[in-house]
Amino acid sequence: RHGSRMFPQLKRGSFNRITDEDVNRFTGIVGETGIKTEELDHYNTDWLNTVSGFTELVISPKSVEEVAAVLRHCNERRLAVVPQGGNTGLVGGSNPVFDEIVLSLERLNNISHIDPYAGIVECEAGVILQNLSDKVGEHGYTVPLDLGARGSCFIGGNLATHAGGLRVVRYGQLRGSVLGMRVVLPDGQILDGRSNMRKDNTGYDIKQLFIGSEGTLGVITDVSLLLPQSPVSVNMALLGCDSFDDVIKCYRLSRQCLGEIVSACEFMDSLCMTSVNDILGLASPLENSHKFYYLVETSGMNMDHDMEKLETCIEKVFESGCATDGVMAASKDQARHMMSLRENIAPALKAVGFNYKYDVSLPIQHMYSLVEQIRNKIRLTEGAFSVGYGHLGDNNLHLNVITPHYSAQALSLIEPFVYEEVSRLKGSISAEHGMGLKKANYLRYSKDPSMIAMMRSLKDVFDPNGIMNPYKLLPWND
Ligand code: FAD
Ligand code: S2G
Ligand code: ZN
Repeated sequence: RHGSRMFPQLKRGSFNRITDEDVNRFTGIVGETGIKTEELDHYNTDWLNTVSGFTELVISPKSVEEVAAVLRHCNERRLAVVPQGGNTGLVGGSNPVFDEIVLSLERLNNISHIDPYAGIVECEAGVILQNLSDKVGEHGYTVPLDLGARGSCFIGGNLATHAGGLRVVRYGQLRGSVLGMRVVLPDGQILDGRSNMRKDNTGYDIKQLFIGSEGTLGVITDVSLLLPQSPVSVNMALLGCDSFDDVIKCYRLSRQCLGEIVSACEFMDSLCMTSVNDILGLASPLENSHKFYYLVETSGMNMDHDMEKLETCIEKVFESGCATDGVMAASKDQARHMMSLRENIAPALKAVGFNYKYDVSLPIQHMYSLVEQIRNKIRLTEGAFSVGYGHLGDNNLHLNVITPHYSAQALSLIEPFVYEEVSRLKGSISAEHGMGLKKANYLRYSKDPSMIAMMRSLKDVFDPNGIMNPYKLLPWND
């Protein structure tokens, strides 16, 4: 049996298969409640329904020590392991390809401490992002990360993929807010990098290696995060533009007018707007007659101050003619609704067919031409269409091609062209979702061979038996 129709050439590694003795050993470590051997589809298949392995065992440890004991046994027995958080990853990284054991962090979900003065939270990897956000919100703080999967993804998965999301333009990337982290290595060693110090220049910053490691080096069990104050006033404007050049002009003007209160700069094309309108029934406050939409959000501490700045910004946008229509949210609910139009593009696209997703960083002026090139390449493919949207403030394009069903022929029209083009433009073939299974073989399009060689050396240091999330992140067919 094979878990990936996209990579039929992929062969199962020489890992051992689980025996009854192994299951007894694991049950002895985590107890009956920490073991699942039936109804495992939820763990085997990704959110997108594009990859599906066939694990026979899901282990959910309840403590760091249990994680360590489980991994130690897997390592001694050469049993492959996929760490899994909320299973919302989009690159096939969180699911077994064959029969790898799934180590789920779902029961390691304690929020152990919030320091109300310093704005620091200490929590375990299995805390759902929304729950973490609600909890720190009670103390007037916000998590410096937000994404559409907040209701299911875990903070440990966010760290393992180094998730980006809607707030990078305001709070920077997640790794900059991580003060300390604890990680368990495959041999059971607990690397205790817990710290609440905002500044600590004592030696190599080892924890940073695990952020974005996608479960291939060890299991992240705890984190200390630095938290920004929650904003008091949140405002949003949705602008309709008739060219991507106009979208960029709107973006530039909004950054100049709004400065430090900008908290999100997103764009979507008309097919995205049609998708969320028609498939999810989410109405747009603007006529859906524009080629593009630009969403700018502000977050600050003084509603009058922020409203004045946003109104000035919109006046300048109209004066310059780079938006032909626009609306400012009249309430927090309307602001949330406007953002939901952008956040629900992924669920809408998933509902209408097989999604080929390309999450790329590009120079801003080239961001949309890639969509048009791909649109041209698939123009003769029955039922296929492509959309472009993303985090404009991070030069991060989400290019998606959708076909009614998986089509190797459609895939061959897109790959490797899309990676060659991104590489030619000196972009990144994965801006925020990671490499997982789907992008692993294309790492060379964004990383120099010397860097890939060093990544393999580090993999050997931390996981010499290669049991951690095999077939992921690093190329397996070179
Ligand atoms: P999983 O999917 O369970 O795992 C992801 C990877 O991390 C896997 O390789 C897994 O092995 C590894 N892993 C998980 N937990 C651990 C751990 N504790 N230790 C070590 N390795 C671990 N991503 C963005 O960056 N920006 C977005 O805007 C964004 N929006 C999204 C919107 C929707 C609707 C959906 C469905 C997904 C979106 N994503 C986005 C992708 C996904 O939500 C993120 O990658 C998220 O960080 C994954 O977290 P998770 O807990 O679901 O991890
Ligand atoms: C986003 C989510 C998934 C996708 O919406 O910002 O990261 O559709 C994406 O690529
Ligand atoms: Zn995104």
